[in-house]
Amino acid sequence: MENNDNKQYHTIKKFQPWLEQYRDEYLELMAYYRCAMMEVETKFRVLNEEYSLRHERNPIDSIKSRLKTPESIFEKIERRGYELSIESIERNLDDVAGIRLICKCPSDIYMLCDALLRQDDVILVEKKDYVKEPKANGYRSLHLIIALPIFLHDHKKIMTVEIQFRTIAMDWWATLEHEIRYKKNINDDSEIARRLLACAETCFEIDTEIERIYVDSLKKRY
Ligand code: 0O2
Repeated sequence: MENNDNKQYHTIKKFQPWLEQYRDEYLELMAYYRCAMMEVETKFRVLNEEYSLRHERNPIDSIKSRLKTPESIFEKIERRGYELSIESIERNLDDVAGIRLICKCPSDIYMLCDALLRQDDVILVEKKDYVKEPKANGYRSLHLIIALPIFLHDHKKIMTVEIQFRTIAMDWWATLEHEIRYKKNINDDSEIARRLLACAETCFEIDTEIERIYVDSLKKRY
């Protein structure tokens, strides 16, 4: 089996001439995606601030943002059989801009998701709820694709952003699992896969107990 570094090297080599030809347009599109990520991050920072005023607690542990790498963009365009052009990247790929919102407990995920979707400049494009229905390997996370405007000096532009909502425990598991297994084709019924699934269940139990502790600690304060 070809390893990931090798695959990435071949992808970069194959698409290098295209990237050189359309460098300026590509960098411009990436700048717009960065602006969209800034908009979404700000929305969550505002929600976090407001929540802490009302409830003396921050629901957000941290926010991570990433722009999909050129090799990952080209790999996905090729895998899905899309045409390679600037327009095609923008039209067909919904996850070029990605925000990962790490929350303190599971109910924070839905509270923040609902608060975001109530905002009138945010359009829901797609929702995949792997918290309510985890993947067979144990992966839990709430994925949204949203569209929102960025305001440029003489016009506005609608951009898409992928948001992954996770608890600290879900993120811990997913980060390690990604490193150990995801995209490395480790067999689904291997011992490693079974042990990872067991860890995901333990993380779920911890999340459930943390949620109860938060609720009980609030009751005791009044
Ligand atoms: P990146 O860009 O390197 O972060 P795709 O894989 O994107 O072609 P789809 O249907 O868009 O297909 O995938 P989905 O279900 O929306 O999930 C995409 C992202 O969710 C992945 O990004 C991971 O970040 C995360 N994810 C999904 N499933 C798993 C999983 O089983 N384990 C872990 N650890 N993460 C998962 P990528 O693909 O890594 O791209």
